[in-house]
Amino acid sequence: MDVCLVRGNQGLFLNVLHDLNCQRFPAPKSMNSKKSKRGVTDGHGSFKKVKKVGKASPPPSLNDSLEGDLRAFLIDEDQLHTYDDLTKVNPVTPTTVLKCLQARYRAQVFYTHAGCTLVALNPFQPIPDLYSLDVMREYHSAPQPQEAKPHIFIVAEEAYRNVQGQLEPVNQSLVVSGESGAGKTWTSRCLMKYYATVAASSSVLKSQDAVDRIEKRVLDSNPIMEAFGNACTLRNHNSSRFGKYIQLQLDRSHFLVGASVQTYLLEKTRVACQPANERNFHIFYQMMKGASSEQKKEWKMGHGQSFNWLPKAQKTLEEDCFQETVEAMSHLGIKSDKQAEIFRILAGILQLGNITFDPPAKESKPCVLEGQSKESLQGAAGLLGVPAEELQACLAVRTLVAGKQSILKPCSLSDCGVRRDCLAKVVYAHLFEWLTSFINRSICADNSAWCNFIGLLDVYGFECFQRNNLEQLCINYANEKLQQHFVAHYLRAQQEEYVSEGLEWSFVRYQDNQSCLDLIEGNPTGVFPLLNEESRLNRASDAGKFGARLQKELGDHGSISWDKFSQEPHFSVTHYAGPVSYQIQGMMEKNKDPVPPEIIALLQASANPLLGQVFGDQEADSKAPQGLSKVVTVVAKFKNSLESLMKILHSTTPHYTRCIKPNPDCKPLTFHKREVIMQLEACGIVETIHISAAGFPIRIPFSGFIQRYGLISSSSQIKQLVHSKDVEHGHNDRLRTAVDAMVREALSHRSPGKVDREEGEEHGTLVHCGRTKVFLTQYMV
Ligand code: AOV
Ligand code: MG
Repeated sequence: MDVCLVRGNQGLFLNVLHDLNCQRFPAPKSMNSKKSKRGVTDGHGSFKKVKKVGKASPPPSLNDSLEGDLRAFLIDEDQLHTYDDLTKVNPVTPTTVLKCLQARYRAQVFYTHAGCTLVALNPFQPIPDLYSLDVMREYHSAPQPQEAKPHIFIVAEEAYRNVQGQLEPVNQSLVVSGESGAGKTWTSRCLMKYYATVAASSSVLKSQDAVDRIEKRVLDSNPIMEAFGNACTLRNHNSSRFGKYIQLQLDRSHFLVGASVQTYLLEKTRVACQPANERNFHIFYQMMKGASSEQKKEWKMGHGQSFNWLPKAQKTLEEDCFQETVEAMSHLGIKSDKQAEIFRILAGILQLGNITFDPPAKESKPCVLEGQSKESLQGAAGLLGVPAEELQACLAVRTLVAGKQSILKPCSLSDCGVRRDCLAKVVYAHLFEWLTSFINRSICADNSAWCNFIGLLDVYGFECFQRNNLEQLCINYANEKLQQHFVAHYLRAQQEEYVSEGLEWSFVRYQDNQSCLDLIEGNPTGVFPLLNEESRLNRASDAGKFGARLQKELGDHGSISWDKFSQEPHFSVTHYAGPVSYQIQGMMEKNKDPVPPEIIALLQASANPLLGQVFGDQEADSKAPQGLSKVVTVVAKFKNSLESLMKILHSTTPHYTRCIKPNPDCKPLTFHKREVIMQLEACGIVETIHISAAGFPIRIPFSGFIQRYGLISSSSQIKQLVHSKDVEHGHNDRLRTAVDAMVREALSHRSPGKVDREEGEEHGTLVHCGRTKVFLTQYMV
């Protein structure tokens, strides 16, 4: 649904806004300015000529149409990099915003406010001293951090001060979004380091031991989670293949006393199948490179050993971090015998990948091991702590249960491969879950020890590949939910409040993504419910049938379409960030994600204590009705965990950071306009700026306003009101009259004569009295 009403006094507002800007920043004048149509102030009230941007001829390329957009306005190009807040750019268009960001990037300024959002441009190279301890201290001790240079530490500090709210502390969430490689994980790490520094308790600072116990532990969760959950992809050499929400727990004195981590949808398929030119999870490479020669011998990773599941796509820095990972594990309390169990499991997975089968001599017999596979089978079985013959049988023979009888049925050649991959995936996913729980046990404070939290959300960015399947559908659905949260929480809530308070206000047109969410999650005919229904039917998956069902049920929906020329069953969803086409083939199987009961039983009996433990309570009953309504599908699980996350987010005060990837090749200090503008459009940054620029970020109920500022009024009536019961229970109209008088008085002090002279025009743009509240711009406070 698009929402569009009429803008009220925008022209007036912007003029005044820019008059004000000129006093504080060297910002350009609007074309509408009464004072000058050709000049901008230099920040000291004098005027200078500005250049016109762009050339006269209009070749039909994107870049030139962008230039064309700029040509209509007078912008001082030399000053573009000085715009700390995009709300001060005039006019706000995708082009001007882009130009401003480009100028700042060129000047090596990587953070820019966009009203309520911070835009972070990825420099793709370390910037000395940008995140040093001194810089942290500077932002932490600034009386008004918002007035310092834009930085991620402003967001961090604002959240930290909010959580200490004067009346009631409020939990905070820092939502970091952006596409793959944009810098979300980097930003989250910076935020964690900031809190580990500024929220360290004084007692902690005195004792090095205690530092190790709390803040460092929280930070140490990062290298472990990244080693096991990140991988080198075509888009990012350190791409997070899972989502993460970490809650930093603060005690009554606002010291960091612990943290808890929630993870979402690890891309476990990567362990057994890596897309072309991409890699497996970092941890495998770290072991190969960093293990001692004895460890390598024990893990059967001897010199010259190659593994099918370890493609040698481009090298990454992360592969050199074995010692760091091991130290972090030790530090979090993972004992060396437990570490040995973990590494044996990982080594066993690599051996599994080298097992391949040949067709049997007789059709009724199971497939046989191919060439070198016997050794790999022995190796995998030894490392996973299971008997080799049972492992082989598990991969090559299926147990069918009919009534009280069990029948053994040889698997086809392709099924043997599917079962091997399934074994690796289920083991890796359980190991990852176990690690997350262990980390939580190690860093989570007692419930009684903390009272508030700051949550950091780092989820995978919107994905659109050549081929997309269930993983991308889930990831993009998560991004839709976050976008909706942003729209609901900020844009919509802000606009709706203006209307309910009777402000003459224009609605900025913005993209509401409810329609797309209805398409995906709507009950009973959304894509997810239909997919679940198909997945739960105990019949062979049929992509064609599911495709036809989608067309029948959702054919009229505006957010779904089909490419007539495509040969494969698919559907395309119009996401807020752009259209994505999803292949249906394999989707139902991925959604069911079945694990053969023989595999669970095998792992439960493992001599590796960790495997026995993680599979211990899992149902391995081969009589369990596979594929029937009991199955909890991937989509159902993901939707539930996302709903819990959204509930938490809704209960917190959110802060948004939009990371932008300036070029697709991760080249240092390289800015590609086309890529950037697509990202700006995808996250609706221009709409955000419009609303923020014309908004009143500070709202105070009349009573609170009078109590807070009444005593400095020259009116004795108002002074009396401050202490009278009327201020609590008085009629809003009466309070409003008092507030109105106070505001006029304040404005006349700021710019004597101006309020009277301009008949209150300025008044309505800097401050507005609604029905119950007074709305102020930052300038007024
Ligand atoms: P992502 O989290 O957004 O992608 P990362 O945070 O992993 O992206 O950033 C990608 C790479 O960009 C990092 O490994 C750094 O090399 C570089 N980088 C990012 N931010 C900065 C910065 N502020 N200063 C210097 N270098 C930076 V993904 O996890 O793929 O969605 O799934
Ligand atoms: Mg990441």
